[in-house]
Amino acid sequence: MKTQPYKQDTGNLAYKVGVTLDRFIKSKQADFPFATGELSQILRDIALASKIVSREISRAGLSDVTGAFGQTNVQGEEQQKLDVVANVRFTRALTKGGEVCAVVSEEEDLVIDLQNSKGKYVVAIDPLDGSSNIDVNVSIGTIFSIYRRKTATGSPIKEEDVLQKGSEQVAAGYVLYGSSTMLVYSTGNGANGFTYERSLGEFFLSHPDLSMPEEGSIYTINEGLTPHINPNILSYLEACKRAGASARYIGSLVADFHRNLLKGGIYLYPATSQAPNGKIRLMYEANALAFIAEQVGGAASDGRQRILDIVPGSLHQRTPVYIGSKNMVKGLEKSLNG
Ligand code: FDP
Repeated sequence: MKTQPYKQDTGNLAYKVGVTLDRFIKSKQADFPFATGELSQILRDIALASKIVSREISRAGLSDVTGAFGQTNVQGEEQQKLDVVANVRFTRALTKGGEVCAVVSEEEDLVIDLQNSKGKYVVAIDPLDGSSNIDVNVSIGTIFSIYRRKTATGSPIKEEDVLQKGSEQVAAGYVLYGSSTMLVYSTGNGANGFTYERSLGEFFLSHPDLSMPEEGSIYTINEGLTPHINPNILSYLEACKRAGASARYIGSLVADFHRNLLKGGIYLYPATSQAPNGKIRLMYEANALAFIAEQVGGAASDGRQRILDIVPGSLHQRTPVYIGSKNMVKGLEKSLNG
C-alpha cells in the first residue's frame, strides 16, 4: 500500500494548541520517584475536579451556589456553599481515581479514610481557598499536597502516614480560579503552569519551567493586622516601602502567591497578639505553596525555619508564613530575628 508521511505544516489554518496537561504528565512520569502511573492518576483526578469546580465558580451568581452553607468548619469559620461543593468534588475524584487512601481537608475535622486498601497516597487539600472572596467575584483557589503513605498498604491509616513534614511531599500544586483558570504543579523537578481552555475542556502548558525572581518589589500583607504584629516586621515593611515596593493584597492566598511568583514579591501572614500561630494552615495551605516556592527558586519560612521542615503536630495546625522571592524572605527573617 502506498503511504505518505503526516505533513504538520498547514500554515494558519490549524494552529497548534500546545501540550495538554495529560500529555505533559505522561511525558514526565519517568521523573517521579515511584514511576508507576499512580501519582499521574492523582494529578489527573485533581485536574478533573478542578474543571468541575471552575465551572461551578463561573456560574456563581446565576446558580444557587453563593452564600453561606449554614455550618461552620473545624476552624470555626462559616462554610460557604462553594467550599462544600469543592470539597465534595475533590474528595469524590480522589476516591474514584483509586490511588489515594486518605484525605485531609480544610472542611473536615478528621482524616477521611477512603477505605482503599490499595491506595499508597495521602492528599491534603484546601478545596477552596479564599472563601471571603467567593461571593464578590474575586480570584480564589485550590491548594493540594500529595504524600506517600509510610505504613504498608492494606493496614489501617496511622498518624505517621498523615502528619508528614512538607519536605516529604512527592507532589504539590494549586489551581487558581482567576481571569483564567490555571493549574500549577510540581513533582520536585521544577514547576509548570497550565491554563484551562474551557471550550476544549483541557489544561494546556502555558507557563513551562516557572521561576520566581530572587528579588521583588511587592509586599503582600493584610495591613489591618499591623497594630498586632512584631515591630520588627513593621521595620521590614518600612524598608520595603523606602525601597519603592508596592502593596498588593487580594486576600486569596493562591492568587497573592501566584502574582508574587510571576512578578517577584513577598507574602506575609505573621503571628499576631490574638493569633500567636498566625492564620495559614500548615498541612493544606503553607506546605504546598512552600514546596512550589522552593521549586521555582523562592523561599518559605515561618520566621525561624523552613516551612517544609516543620513537623506537624495536628491536622489543622496553623503557622506564620513568609513566602516569596528568596532575598525578600531572607531579609524578613533577618529583620525578625535581629
Ligand atoms: P480565607 O480566610 O478567605 O479562606 O487562609 C485562608 C485565607 O483566606 C487566605 O486565602 C488569605 O490569604 C487569608 O486567609 C486572608 O485572611 P485575612 O482576611 O485575615 O486577610
